[in-house]
Amino acid sequence: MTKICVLGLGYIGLPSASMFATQGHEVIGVDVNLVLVSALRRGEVHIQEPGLNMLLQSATQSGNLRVQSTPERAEAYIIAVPTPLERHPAMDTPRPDLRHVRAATEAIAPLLEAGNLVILESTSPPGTTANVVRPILERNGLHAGHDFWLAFCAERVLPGRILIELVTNDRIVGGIDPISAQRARDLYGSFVEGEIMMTDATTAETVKLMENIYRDVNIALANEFSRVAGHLGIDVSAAIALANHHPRVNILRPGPGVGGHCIAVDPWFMVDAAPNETNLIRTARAVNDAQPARVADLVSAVVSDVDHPTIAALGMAYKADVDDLRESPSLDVVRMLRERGYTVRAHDALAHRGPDGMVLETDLTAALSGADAMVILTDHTTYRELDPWSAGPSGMTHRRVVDTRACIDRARWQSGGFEVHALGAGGRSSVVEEVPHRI
Ligand code: SAJ
Repeated sequence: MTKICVLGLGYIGLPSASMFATQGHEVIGVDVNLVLVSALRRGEVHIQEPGLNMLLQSATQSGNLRVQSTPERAEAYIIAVPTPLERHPAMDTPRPDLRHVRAATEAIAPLLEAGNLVILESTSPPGTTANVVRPILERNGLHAGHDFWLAFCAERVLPGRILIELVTNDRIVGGIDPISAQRARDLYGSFVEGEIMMTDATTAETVKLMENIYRDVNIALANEFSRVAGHLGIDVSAAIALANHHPRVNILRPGPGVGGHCIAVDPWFMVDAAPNETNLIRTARAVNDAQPARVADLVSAVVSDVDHPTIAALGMAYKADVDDLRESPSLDVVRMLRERGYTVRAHDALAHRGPDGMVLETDLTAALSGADAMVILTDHTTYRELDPWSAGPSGMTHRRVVDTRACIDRARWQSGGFEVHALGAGGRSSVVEEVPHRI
């Protein structure tokens, strides 16, 4: 077994550290956030992820996981720190912010010894492992690919299924040299049941971005289809369901925009790496980032007959059944509606605190009481299963629902006396048998 130091105990680092510990490795989990370190030491998990509590408990109870704020000598180091975007009005596109990667690498460098393995897991611009991490580590005279081993291996787990996919997903490991890739593959092989494919570091970094950009572009296509459908007066969800019957077509779903710390972020890493070759990627980002304004316009049209309307905005998380609000388009919609002078009650079924002190409603019935419209922005199960005859909806002043996720049964809500409005729902398409949306 190996002594492993994991730097960064967030959505990826904490599950990875815990998984390695339960496999028998000696793991030092490191985070610069002292509040987080003490909470984890108390067994308190800051991330709502099925099974993570249990995994952390078993990891700490095994005695194989220690959580602290500074790294210590180990045989292997895993860097799993955030790689956010740096946005500035003077910049025409956001830039990658690698300060956390640099800081973690600087913390490892003085501890590095011959034979060690260093793995960058943070999603990073192509070339980061070779051109940012490697030079910092080589400052003390050791050479990557000769004295120590250096690789890149990003996660591909889906939030909400992290612990399952950590084990079952195929993985791509990219080494500074073939031996580095092999050493990284051997380490992950202790728990990964999926196939572990090897390549070079820059290719592996690029592959990670390609996966998420593929999704962002396809979501943008679905959003553009919803705009065309609205123009043509057809129901985009019905049309997509029909089109997806084609054996090689899988059109994704329109929505209020693209959130999360990955899909909305990663494309800009590739744009930054090749600004003159990425028009489609930029355009897809622009299409998705324009969705919140389109939702706000739809809401304004729905309540155009009401002075000073009150809106119940349901779902602040960036996607269904998670409590993560990072880059959530729901927050943009709420801001825009408030800028239009509306009273907006922001509710989320899972998250109870918004960013920058934003107050979230905790009682759904109260949030809906007296509202002139209800806007479903995140398709949490709680909203999917809401009964139009229940207290909340029944207490509304105007029975109007804007369903930006096409997640409620339109006919049922209409029978409950509601006007149902959706993105790209011209209403002309005949009812098709419900086909499961492949996401
Ligand atoms: N969305 C739509 N329409 C869709 C699908 C998603 O509007 O049809 C929206 C969601 O509501 C959300 C955003 O896009 O706001 C992103 O959701 P997501 O589930 O596509 O992405 P993440 O960020 O939760 O997870 C993705 C996954 N990558 C891919 O599916 C290619 C996951 O496997 C990655 O590990 C993760 O990014 C990551 O960490 O990179």
